[in-house]
Amino acid sequence: EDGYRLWLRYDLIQDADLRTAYQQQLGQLHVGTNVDTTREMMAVSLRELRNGLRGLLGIHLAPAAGAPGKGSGLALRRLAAGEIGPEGYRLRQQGNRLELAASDDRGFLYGTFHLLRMLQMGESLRGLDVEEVPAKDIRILNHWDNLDGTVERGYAGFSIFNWHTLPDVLDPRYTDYARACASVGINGSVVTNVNANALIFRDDYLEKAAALADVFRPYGVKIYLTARFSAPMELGGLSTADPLDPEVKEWWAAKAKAIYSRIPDFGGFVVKANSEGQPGPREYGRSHAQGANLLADALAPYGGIVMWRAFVYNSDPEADRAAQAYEEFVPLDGQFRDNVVVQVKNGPIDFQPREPFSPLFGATPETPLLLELQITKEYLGQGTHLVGLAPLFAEVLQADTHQGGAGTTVASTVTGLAGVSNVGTARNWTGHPFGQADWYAFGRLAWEPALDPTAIYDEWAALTYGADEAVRKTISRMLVDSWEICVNYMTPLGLHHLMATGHHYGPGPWVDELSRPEWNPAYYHRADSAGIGFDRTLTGSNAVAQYAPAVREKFADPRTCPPEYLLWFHHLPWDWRMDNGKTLWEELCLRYQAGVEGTEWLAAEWASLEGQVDAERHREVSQYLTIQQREAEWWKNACLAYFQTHSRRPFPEGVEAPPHDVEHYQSLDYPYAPGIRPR
Ligand code: BDP
Repeated sequence: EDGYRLWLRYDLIQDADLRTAYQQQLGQLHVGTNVDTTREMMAVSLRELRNGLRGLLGIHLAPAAGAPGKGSGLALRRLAAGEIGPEGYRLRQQGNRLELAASDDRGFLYGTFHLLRMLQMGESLRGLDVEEVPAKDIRILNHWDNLDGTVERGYAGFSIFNWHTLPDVLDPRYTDYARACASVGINGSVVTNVNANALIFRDDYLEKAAALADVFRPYGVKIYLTARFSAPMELGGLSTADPLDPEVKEWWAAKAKAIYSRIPDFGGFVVKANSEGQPGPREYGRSHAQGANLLADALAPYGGIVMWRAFVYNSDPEADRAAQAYEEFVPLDGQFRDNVVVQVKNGPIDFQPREPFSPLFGATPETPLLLELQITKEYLGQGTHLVGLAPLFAEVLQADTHQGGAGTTVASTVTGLAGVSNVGTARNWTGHPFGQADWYAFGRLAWEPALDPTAIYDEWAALTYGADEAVRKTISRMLVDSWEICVNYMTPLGLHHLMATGHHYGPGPWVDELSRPEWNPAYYHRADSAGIGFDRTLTGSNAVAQYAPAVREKFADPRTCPPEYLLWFHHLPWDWRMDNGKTLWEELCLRYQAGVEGTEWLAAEWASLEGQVDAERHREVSQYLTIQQREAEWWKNACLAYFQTHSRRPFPEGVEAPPHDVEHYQSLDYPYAPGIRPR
């Protein structure tokens, strides 16, 4: 039980009655005359079915014998385009048959995984009638993987893509990766880091990328690459990368041609430009739209797209970082080519434990947006803390932007979801065994953003740890509650960016000497003797004005602002009265304490599963929970010891005072802290 099989375990179903029922319902395969099983992706679906049924039911799925149209079993039928949306499928009981119908190969593939999932969960197929069509077209992973094998903000070993041995060595992991993606509906993969390396466009590297694309293709996963804006200079020897320069345009056009000659279904580029030192159009006095359009024009003849990132904060150092992406991109609405989508992080700053949604969502009616989520937990305990992110993802997706009226959720404003991957060479893919749950959850939510996190984790727990109801419920509750627990011990009440410099792992609320103001935790919490929080209302940066009026009004008034975003938008006195009657200082302390107690609860819940979960994985998760408990205390103690130097107030009842003074926490040093950006 080393976790390698992820949620695709297909172990024999123990309940003999259930197994027999499934065997009767699925024992024979009827392939409709209009279904061509020789196609690559169809062959994959059939292989998956056979493999799954062999494991789960112990049967060999046989082609139906006798006259066509007779007998029970599983029937495949191709629908006409228009009968069901692209990539969609229907699973229906029709007489004594279960019919899987779709209008394209991806539909059959996704329907196959749906069916197998139901079996793994022990669900009844009787009277089954489901129709599924993905809510979003773009459901893509972003790997921040470097060509040298390191992974930026990766906590699960090295990159699974070995650029050294590609294209000759095709690690079976590439197939297993694509299969896992397909099983949750992920249909694209950006295999290189947003901090891009132009080398990927050299012919030999394109051959390597093409080899990966060939492995992914039968699983419906399109390959994409990150484009370094200065590639025409670095690789092409040009003297400029100016998007309006004819030679630059030609270079990109030729490059696109070279890519498509090797990868006919290449998806397109992701671009991080003029952000954190990356080159971009601004160097030539051109806008982000002009930069994006240059690449879009090169890809357009082949149907490729450009995902241009809105993660920029490089203007005035005095400006509020939270306001900059909106300031930069809203004025460009309408200037992008049709094959450009702007990729926006969920919150206005940077994957903090909790952020309000970015005001860009819904604010660019003419520019399609992609929601970028971080599955890797850069700011949420990285590879060691058990933190389920589905509730965070769902909070953002369900948030009402009110752009274009009430009910305009973030989910409804985007054309797709991009998730920064958390996989690496760790045997179990994600390092922390529960990290897999968020790869799973991301895919499920990209397919259907309205899904409930509890339902998603119920599935994952059943598939990963077995369908026993009590085990499944305990695990899914741990995952669902763990996010709020982490927010509490790290950054409660809307605090953000309190992490120590560089590695973003432990607490560093005192840090205030970094060269750029917005890299300092003290810039974000602004604690002083009067109070704490970042004033983003009229009396402060007024970033709140970027939201639609209904949202703005709610956030701008500390009385109506949800407590989880309170100090994101407001600088309030320590004695400010919360709705529950506590002062702000008391509430802050109590939240940190609740976070610590939450980790104790997590450990107790997991301990209660001993003997019900295999020993190997049980021990592993327990060990991680020990780290998390210790570090939740570290976070709480360091932050409270520090904030008390400003508040000068006693700790309220129920809160254990930090055992050391703030100097102690400041003196802790992490020479080998994880995840430092490889450069
Ligand atoms: C930040 C990471 C940094 C990434 C950057 C990005 O710290 O490593 O390069 O985001 O998204 O969260 O480009």
